[in-house]
Amino acid sequence: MGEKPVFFVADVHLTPERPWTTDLFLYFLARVAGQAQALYILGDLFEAWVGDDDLDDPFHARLTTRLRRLSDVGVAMYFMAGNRDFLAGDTLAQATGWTPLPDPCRIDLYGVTTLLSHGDAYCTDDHAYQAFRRQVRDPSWQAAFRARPLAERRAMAQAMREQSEAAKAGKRPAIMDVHAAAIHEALSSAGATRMIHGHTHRPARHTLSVDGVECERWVLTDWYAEGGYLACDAGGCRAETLSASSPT
Ligand code: LP5
Ligand code: MN
Repeated sequence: MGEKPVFFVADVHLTPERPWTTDLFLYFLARVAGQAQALYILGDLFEAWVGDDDLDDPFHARLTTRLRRLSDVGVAMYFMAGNRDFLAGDTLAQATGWTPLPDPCRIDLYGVTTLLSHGDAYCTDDHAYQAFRRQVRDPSWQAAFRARPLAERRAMAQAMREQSEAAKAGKRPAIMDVHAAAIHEALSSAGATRMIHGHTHRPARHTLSVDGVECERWVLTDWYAEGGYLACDAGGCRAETLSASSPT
């Protein structure tokens, strides 16, 4: 007891096009996250990350400086890639001071075996997305993509965003949520009793029974309309909201 909590965020989707979200996240880094012993960023920190050579972009440079400041004051920072920033690499890790994590990743969180994920891998009913995911996670596809000029990669990402929005408009909402059997299997095989993930933008706490054991699944909020994080300590987890009135 008395130990500092551990914070989790996902789906901040930082972009110069949403200055309000950027300001709220910078406020979070400067004024809130310092209370934690560790900050886990579970994917989609950026709206689109096309490669670490984009670090010179002034918007990205500003963000990495502020992330670095947090790791410099002793907050352990961890980053798991999402479906928007899976091309984040070692150069970005060095610039921010974070430790990259694989997806999924199992941690001991105050004695509770907790499985961390971005969450997209469990949306197994979304077959079109899973096919896309297999392709862009393939190392040879990634090597070919990284070899293209930065401007071309940015344009491809933008075109893919538009295709994705069009595809999503034709999908039933249910298939864009995680699949119950996939969650069950993930918790069971990891021997975990808690899962924390993002991606679906459906913040909630769900309970479920796995192999006769009561488990919980926390879904992190996105930062579109407001921001938020999950704070966990020995007493459990609670979702905290950051609203427009926070930055002063
Ligand atoms: O992102 P979100 O939450 O809005 O939607 C996701 C799925 N979409 C994606 C695509 C990303 O948004 C695109 C941005 C990536 C930026 C990274 C830059 C580097 C890669 C550049 C790639 C060229 O992840 C969406 C899910 C939704 O989550 C819910 O889970 O439904 O999936 C889709 O919409 C994908 C379509 O269903 C399938 C599109 C097939 C198009 C095939 C084109 C082939 C291109 C091959 C080269 C990549
Ligand atoms: Mn996502």
